[in-house]
Amino acid sequence: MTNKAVTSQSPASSHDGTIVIDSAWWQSAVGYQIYPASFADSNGDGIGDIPGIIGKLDYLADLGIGFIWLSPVYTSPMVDNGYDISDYRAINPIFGNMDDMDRLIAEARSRKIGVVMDLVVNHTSNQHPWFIAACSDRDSPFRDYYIWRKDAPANGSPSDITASFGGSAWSRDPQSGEYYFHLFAPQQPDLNWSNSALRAEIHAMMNWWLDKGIAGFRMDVIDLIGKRPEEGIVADGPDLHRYLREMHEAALAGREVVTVGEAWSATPDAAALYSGPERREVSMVFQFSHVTRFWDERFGKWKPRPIDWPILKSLFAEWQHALHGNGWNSLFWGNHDLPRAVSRYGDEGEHRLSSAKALATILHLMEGTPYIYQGEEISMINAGFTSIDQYRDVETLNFHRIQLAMGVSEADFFAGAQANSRDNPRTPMQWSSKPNAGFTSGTPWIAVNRNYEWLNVEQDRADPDGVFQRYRRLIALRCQHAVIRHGDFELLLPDHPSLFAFERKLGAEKLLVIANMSRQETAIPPSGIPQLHASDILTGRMVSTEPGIKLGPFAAMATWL
Ligand code: TEU
Ligand code: CA
Repeated sequence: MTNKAVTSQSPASSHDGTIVIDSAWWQSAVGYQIYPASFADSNGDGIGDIPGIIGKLDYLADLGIGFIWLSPVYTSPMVDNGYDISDYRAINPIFGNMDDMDRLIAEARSRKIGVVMDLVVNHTSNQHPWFIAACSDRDSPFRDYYIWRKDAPANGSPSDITASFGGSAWSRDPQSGEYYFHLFAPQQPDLNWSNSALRAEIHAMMNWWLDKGIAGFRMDVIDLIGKRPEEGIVADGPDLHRYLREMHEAALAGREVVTVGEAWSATPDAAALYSGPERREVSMVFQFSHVTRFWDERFGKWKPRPIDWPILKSLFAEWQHALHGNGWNSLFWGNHDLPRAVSRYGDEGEHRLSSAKALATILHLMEGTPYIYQGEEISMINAGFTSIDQYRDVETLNFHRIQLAMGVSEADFFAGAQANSRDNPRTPMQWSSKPNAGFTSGTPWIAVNRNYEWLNVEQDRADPDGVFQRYRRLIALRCQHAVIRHGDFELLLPDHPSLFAFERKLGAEKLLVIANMSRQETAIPPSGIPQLHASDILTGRMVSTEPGIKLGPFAAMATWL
């Protein structure tokens, strides 16, 4: 089966007739990330599943998305909620079976929605047969699929590299007495990508899934596969791009698929190496400069700093310019690891709806492929947990133990978890005001946010001025206008503390976008913004950008110039 694009592919034209050819279907499509355990439960076991997703495809088709990024549903012990895979070619029974998966691919495709799978190949589960064989026999051919060191220096591990989930990145295997490398949990041993037989296994698995008709891959921490621990190199290793080009030739070339590499280490220059024309590596990367820039130097995500909009605007502008005509941007506020967009960048309180719409507007009118994280389209907010017992995430629970042992107070750690724990986006999707937000008829694996009675799909989708309808409008505009997909980006008012304003230009077509990213009424400044009275293309209402005109809290507008 080919991977023919699931959405129509046609030359785009703009207002003045400038013909711009979209070089790929995913340049006009919008992605939607589903965290399967928390999306929709069809069998009442409290865990979302694939049949539950199939039941919501009409909802996703109504939203207008072009593809789903499906977080892992493969067989897994679920130490890291599926990012610890023990069989790449089998479905975890808690999510369903391979018939369900094939049905999801077919049912989505019939709605012109692609299914992009999560490719987690920096590591496997320690329950993967490869690792079990590697541990049981030093001479096993699978031993070198992983990274081993014989002895630990004085401090008890072969080097001082630490794991993302806390502790050393080396754990001792009791069977062989040697140490193996793991950048995440000890149950997630890193794969040795310098082993060509391992790489061939991964390419074969990728082709197996692509031949089933999936629309591509999101590639988990792909910037780590070139690691050289003995040299202290973890991200962006010297062989990384060679491995990606080899992977492209072996599995992706000739297929109309989308690939997005998660690359926490990516810089604008490096991103052009991943997605630049003729690079034949990936379609785009997820970069995180707008996330990590506002983390604490010492405590990282556990002490997040307030958003500084001039800095955030400059980061987005840097990425827009770096990849314009020289690669491709992904655009996202959140995912299954990040706090809810409204909670982190907007307002959870009285301005929740307007801040959600403003965040959607500025993101979706930039150049790149936007990604919506499940629930973002109805302005779901952080979990609001009040006890550590409500958390499920291995990273959060590890750092709770580690930071308290370092002397951090429970209250301080808890404040960090409430702001930035990965469980914030993992609370169940809020479909209705029914018990458990209509997510499950059983007991949910993680608590539903208590606000579901008034914050849910049923309520918001019915609001013509709601968040869901704003996302629908933005997705449609992207499809209709080449200037949104391919226009130049010029940041306006770069130093303004709260107005995020920019112009998009393609040929004679010019779009002006302005958003007040603050809780205060903010006046249009005397200069720096074109003056106009025009119809807002988002609402059809007349708007003015005369100096002195006041924009309400989180007001956002877009007009043709
Ligand atoms: O995340 C990579 C990763 O580094 C993040 O977990 C990051 O460390 C964290 O969000 C910072 O708070 C990917 C997946 O998205 C994540 O869910 C997995 O846990 C991880 O890789 C291991 O597969
Ligand atoms: Ca279920």
